Amino acid sequence: MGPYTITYFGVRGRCGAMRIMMADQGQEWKEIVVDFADWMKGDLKATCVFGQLPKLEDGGFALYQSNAILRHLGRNHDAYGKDGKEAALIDMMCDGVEDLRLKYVKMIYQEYDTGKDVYIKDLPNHLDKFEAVMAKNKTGFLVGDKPSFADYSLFEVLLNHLVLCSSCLDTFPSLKSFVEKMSARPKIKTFLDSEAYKKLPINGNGKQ
Ligand code: 6SG
Repeated sequence: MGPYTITYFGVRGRCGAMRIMMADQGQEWKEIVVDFADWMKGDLKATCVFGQLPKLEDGGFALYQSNAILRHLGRNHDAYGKDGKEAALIDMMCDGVEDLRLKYVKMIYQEYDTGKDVYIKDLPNHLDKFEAVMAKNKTGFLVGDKPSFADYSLFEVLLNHLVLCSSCLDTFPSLKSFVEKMSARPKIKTFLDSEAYKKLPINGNGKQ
């Protein structure tokens, strides 16, 4: 077992990208799955810095906020660019993915029935920004020539969007190729094919 432990609910949710990243980086990790009834008792919530999960433990070091966790993994596993400028661009792309993730989560949890079609119609206006960056970099990654934590976050959000709308990347060749290549990386493929991954719903309300 590696040094990492994830504490989270039994969903992909905010842990999808970090799990894919750990798998691709050859890390093993332990999962502590918290069920809704236990969470509602409030004892664990009271110990969390923002009263929320996920929590990552790296040995004795505890960290909250999924994007801070991705950055920490990026530093630990040399997936945060080769210099300060690349790191800044990776931060920028991760924040761009976060903006899309928040829109997606809002639609899923608050307006799935009324807002899904509008969301899908508007999606190209968000995906085209990532397509442009990916096409310009030409390496198959957002920044530099190897995967950064922003790539894992984008990859995971795109997988979720392909479940929402299987044709959503058809007009974005660089993103489509990115998803195919990331999915084919041997450790990612093994993880995505695992029961541990497949058994988890994408979201906590069963919508996808
Ligand atoms: C929920 O929002 O699954 N954490 C969630 N919810 C519990 O009491 N900015 C940070 C980050 O990036 C956001 C954290 C995030 O890390 S994730 C949390 O802690 C709370 O606030 C999404 C998700 N939600 C739904 C859900 C259903 C069953 C299990 C999880 C709601 C939460 C717990 C029970 C009901 Fe649930």
